[in-house]
Amino acid sequence: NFSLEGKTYVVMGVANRRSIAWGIAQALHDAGARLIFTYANERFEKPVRDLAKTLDRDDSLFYECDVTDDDAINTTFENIKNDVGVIHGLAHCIAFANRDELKGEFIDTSRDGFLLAHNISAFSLAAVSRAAKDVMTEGGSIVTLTYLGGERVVENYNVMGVAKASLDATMKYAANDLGKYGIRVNAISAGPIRTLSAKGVGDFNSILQEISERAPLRKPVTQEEVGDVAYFLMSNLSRGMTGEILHVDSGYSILG
Ligand code: 0WD
Repeated sequence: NFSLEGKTYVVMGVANRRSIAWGIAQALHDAGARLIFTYANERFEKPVRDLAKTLDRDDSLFYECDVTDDDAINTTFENIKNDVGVIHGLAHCIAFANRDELKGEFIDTSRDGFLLAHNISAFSLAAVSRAAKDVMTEGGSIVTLTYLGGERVVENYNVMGVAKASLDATMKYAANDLGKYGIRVNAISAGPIRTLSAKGVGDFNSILQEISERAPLRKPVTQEEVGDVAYFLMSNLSRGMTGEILHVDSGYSILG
């Protein structure tokens, strides 16, 4: 039930050691899993390979996959199928919005900025789930990362909040489609964590401060804490769950 030995998981969205995706990769690795990493462009290849070298196994695989490109997605999962045959899960840890639209008022979002945020942060889950399905021939688990800003208004989160609402719905529709193949799809709604992407969100420090002062557990969550819940979602222990959003946020979302 607990071990992921003999299982292979795709982790998308490791940018550096602070990435939530890296916390997930470490948790899956510690449970015995083999890992496949995808990165957006060649700029991230070396950082991802260097991080993977710190793991105590050397059978990880690496593929470039810009999720705005359908051909890249299809080619990546065809290559994965040829190289490993079967995968048991996928962690989708990808989002993007223009920095200048993560402050001020949502209503000022441009059409291009709106479409870009939804393309990379929400549609990509549908696209990669469809491609991954063909390699998940033994069933499996897909996990995406969302944020409270998709459920309610969070200052400055703006278009990314609207994209997260779309991601949450995308996750549920995908769960409904893929359940018949034994594939589960769930989301982790992580509390704020200081990462490269978080730097783009206006006044991120005061969001973190608020967690330390008001969240039931009185501290921000860590990449490791999110990683452990991703491990649970990838494991057999969560086999009865799909289409669900789990809040890993020190309890903050229960506050009014
Ligand atoms: O507080 C936080 N950090 C939270 C993050 C709270 C709740 C949720 N999340 C979500 C994010 O919205 C995202 O969906 O977690 C996910 C992972 O984000 P992260 O770990 O905070 O951020 P980061 O380490 O920057 O990784 C995001 C990565 C990108 O990094 P860059 O620096 O390139 O933006 O998403 C990937 C990329 O590696 N990414 C892409 N991957 C493939 N194709 C693309 C793309 N077109 N664009 C971005």
